[in-house]
Amino acid sequence: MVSLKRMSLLAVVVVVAAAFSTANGGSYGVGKPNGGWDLQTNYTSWASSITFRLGDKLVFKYSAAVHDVVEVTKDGYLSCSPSSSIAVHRTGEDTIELGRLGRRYFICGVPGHCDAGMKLEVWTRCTIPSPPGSDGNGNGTPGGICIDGSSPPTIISTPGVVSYGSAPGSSGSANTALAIMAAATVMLLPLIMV
Ligand SMILES: *[C@@H]1O[C@H](CO)[C@@H](O)[C@H](O)[C@H]1NC(C)=O
Ligand SMILES: [Cu+2]
Repeated sequence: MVSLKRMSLLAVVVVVAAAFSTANGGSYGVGKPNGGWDLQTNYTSWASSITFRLGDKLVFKYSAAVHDVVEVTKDGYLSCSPSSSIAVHRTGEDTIELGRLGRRYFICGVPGHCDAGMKLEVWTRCTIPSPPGSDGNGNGTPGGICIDGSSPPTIISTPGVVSYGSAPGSSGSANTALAIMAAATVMLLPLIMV
């Protein structure tokens, strides 16, 4: 009896954990598969081939002796100026999560590199995350709620299961769903340990 109860609880936790992992989003190697964070890749073209979703991750891979990654404002992106820096990354393998809908801008802060093309605009516009493990070769699972660039924003696609939505600049409801799953997992853990 006890073991049956424990097994059913375990099943619940496994399901919750699975929901968690699909909510973690895809991981996109910037510039892949043909390039990286370098002076050759056209990042306008690269980004236009991907539909970025909430929870997706960008992975900037480069030689830290040669480049860096600076998140800047739109103005900093347009003028190639790192002075409007929001964050600076220089490990050579920087992972940046797209945690809110909207546009974000990244440039290389080394003089001349942004002007030479090391500048990336990423538009996160869909709520349902891509599957984990995407390597930049695909768009992940289609579906979810995507917005267009108009104001007020218009929903442009709602195929599949629509479980939560979010306004631009806010990831509140998506985060709430994650928080509920996290809380459920934490509460169930002690029951299994007994
Ligand atoms: C990069 O690609 C975009 C869109 O494909 C194109 O409009 C632009 O001219 C390209 N930039 C360079 C420097 O080739
Ligand atoms: Cu550089």
